[in-house]
Amino acid sequence: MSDEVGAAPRLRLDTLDRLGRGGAFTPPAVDPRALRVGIVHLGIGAFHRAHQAVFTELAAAAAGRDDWGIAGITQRSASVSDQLMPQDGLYSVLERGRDVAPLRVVGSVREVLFGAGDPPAVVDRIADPAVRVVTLTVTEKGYRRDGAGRLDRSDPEVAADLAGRAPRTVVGQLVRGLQRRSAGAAGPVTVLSCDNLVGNGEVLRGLVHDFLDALAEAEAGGLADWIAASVRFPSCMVDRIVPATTDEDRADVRAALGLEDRGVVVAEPFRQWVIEDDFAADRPAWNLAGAVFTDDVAAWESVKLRMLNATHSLLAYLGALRGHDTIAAALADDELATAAEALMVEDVAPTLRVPDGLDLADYRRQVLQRFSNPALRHRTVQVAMDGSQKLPVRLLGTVRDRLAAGTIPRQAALAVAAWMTYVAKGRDARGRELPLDDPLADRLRVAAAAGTGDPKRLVDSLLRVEEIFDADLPEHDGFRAALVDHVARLTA
Ligand code: CS2
Repeated sequence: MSDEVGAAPRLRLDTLDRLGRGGAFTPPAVDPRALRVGIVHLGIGAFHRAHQAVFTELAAAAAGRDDWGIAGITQRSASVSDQLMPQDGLYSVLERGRDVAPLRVVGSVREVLFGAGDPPAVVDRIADPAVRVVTLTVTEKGYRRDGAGRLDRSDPEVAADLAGRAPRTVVGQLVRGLQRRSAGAAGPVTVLSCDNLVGNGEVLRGLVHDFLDALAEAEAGGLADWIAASVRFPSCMVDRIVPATTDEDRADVRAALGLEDRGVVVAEPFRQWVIEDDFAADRPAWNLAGAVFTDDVAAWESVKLRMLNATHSLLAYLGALRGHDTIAAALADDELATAAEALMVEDVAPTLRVPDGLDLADYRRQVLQRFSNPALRHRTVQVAMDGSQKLPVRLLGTVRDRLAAGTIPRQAALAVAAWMTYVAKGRDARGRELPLDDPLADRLRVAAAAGTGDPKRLVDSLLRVEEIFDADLPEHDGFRAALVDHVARLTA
């Protein structure tokens, strides 16, 4: 029990047991006490807890397995381990919207390690023979890629990992963990990136090899061969909208459970996972929990990134500029709803190869319906963060494909122009500050300042940030002109 008089006791295995079954919540689908760790997850934020951790628990229950518990690694701050460890790893998933399921208490996370606090422990965890799958949600910037998409060896953290310290970057953690596995004959393992990147598995495999290439032959010797034989890097498409948790969410869970849960995550009812069926060893029966194993993940991935994520960004930047706090409020603005629809219909759809069994018009309607969920309160500024990392993945592929087909993608240009205006203005229509939360924030501020007051100069200056636009896009006069046109209107 808590020391505080009147405070609710903390969510834990024993306090949960005392609630009994039959309450207004769904207890863990498998007995957490019996669960052994079989998965290491790098980057255990809210998204993982609302997505893969739920699929994994339901799959273990459906298959009657007790060996797919999760050891989560937090990368930069100890806050998730501070939230979950005193709760025996338990947390609740609170769905918001129509047709929500009852509050679910999830028990698949069995331990949480603070990576920066104990780097050698991360390597040990990955090297455990009981672990057969390593999953990742470390966000776009966690991959530390340079403008060409290769491992950024000029990044001081990457350089320090290459020099041999106990690793702190994601790729360093993976390579050192795999090295230890190969030395300890720990057996094959699958590394599954669950981030919003094009060809996420392929990207990660490339970065692991970049890291190996930079190591001295004596150190890397044989490891590349072992990885080729014993490790797989499938790609996958993940989808569930998971806004940041608020105090109100925690209060709602406290009221429902009568317990204090500091690890609450909020999510929409929808969840989807399409996974390339290429595993090195055993895998959880995620298909029994609604995931799809396929040989063609690329088509699903580009539909999701180009339709959903691109439109999300469009609504985030345009919405934030207009003073809309949430994605749902942005979509309730008729002009923005029209722009969202036009982006998907006019620019994105013609670039897609539609996977078998998918109706693109239905998909589009479903995306807009999910965005319009008012109960989620997904903040525009949350989606707006890390634009330098997100734009190339979700928008610029569409832009390049349209340009190659001889068409100026005016709708996609609007999304890029909205981002440029967001960066340059820094304030919304009501005069409130707009946060520029981005690993390139300093560079972007300098670039935007150089273009102050003149749309043409602003567009040119931001287009020259090569990590985002590469060398080709600034050279395209038609695309540039479309951007200038939009920026002029947005800044007016
Ligand atoms: C969003 C995504 O924050 C963002 O950039 O577009 O996190 C989005 O909510 C998820 O990809 C949905 O699956």
